[in-house]
Amino acid sequence: MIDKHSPTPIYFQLEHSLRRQIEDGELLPGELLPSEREFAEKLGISRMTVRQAITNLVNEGFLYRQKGRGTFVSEKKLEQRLSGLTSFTEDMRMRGLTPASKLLSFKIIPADVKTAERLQIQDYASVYEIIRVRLADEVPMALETVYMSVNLVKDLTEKLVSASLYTYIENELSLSIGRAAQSMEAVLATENEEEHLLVPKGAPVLFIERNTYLTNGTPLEHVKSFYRADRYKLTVDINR
Ligand code: 16G
Repeated sequence: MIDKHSPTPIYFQLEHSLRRQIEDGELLPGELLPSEREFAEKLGISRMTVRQAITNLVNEGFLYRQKGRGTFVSEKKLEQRLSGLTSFTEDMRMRGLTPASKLLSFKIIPADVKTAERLQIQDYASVYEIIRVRLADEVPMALETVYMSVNLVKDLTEKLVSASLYTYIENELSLSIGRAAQSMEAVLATENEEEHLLVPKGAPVLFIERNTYLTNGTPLEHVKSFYRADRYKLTVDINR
């Protein structure tokens, strides 16, 4: 797999070959890679060269290192298209994964000024604050906090929010969800995210904030969520 006479740098050839094996499923998620020394001996190249290829693949998220144990193949990232307004439940089902929620907190609280402004309700009007860990095939993917007006979204219960919110809103309340404005930024996990998303200290996470509106323009929800950056990849089509 390595051509020492090629003008292509050897580290690049090794990186490319490993990436192809991961993409083709010849190397499977969770699989332990040979050590740098083993690679170097087998291929007759230097350990430095092996390290460079592996470090690049770690930085790109294809591999991850575990102290004292070695280097492993990462789980495939879930690709999230940004063009459709879907719920977490729909997203996971479309991929053949089983969605679930772990409810951390369900409260009715007075809206602070900012939340009230976002939801276009009076200051201190009652809002639900729902904090859920969203799971796919039992793996935590996101930590989500939703604010919604109690006046608009009637009769929510702990049981209902453990299933799909959007299903309840559309099917039971017959409200029509129209559009959302969303922002995304990279942040480092704090203790709270580490605990609930089961990511290492200071791991990168995607902070996504969404304001969702009904088709008649009424604000429906304000959502703050932290998505695992090692499991999520956002894609978008761009026209010119
Ligand atoms: C998604 C939405 C969130 C919505 C939830 C409803 C993002 C960033 N967030 O997670 O705004 O509340 O879906 O999901 O996409 P559910 O119907 O499964 O409860």
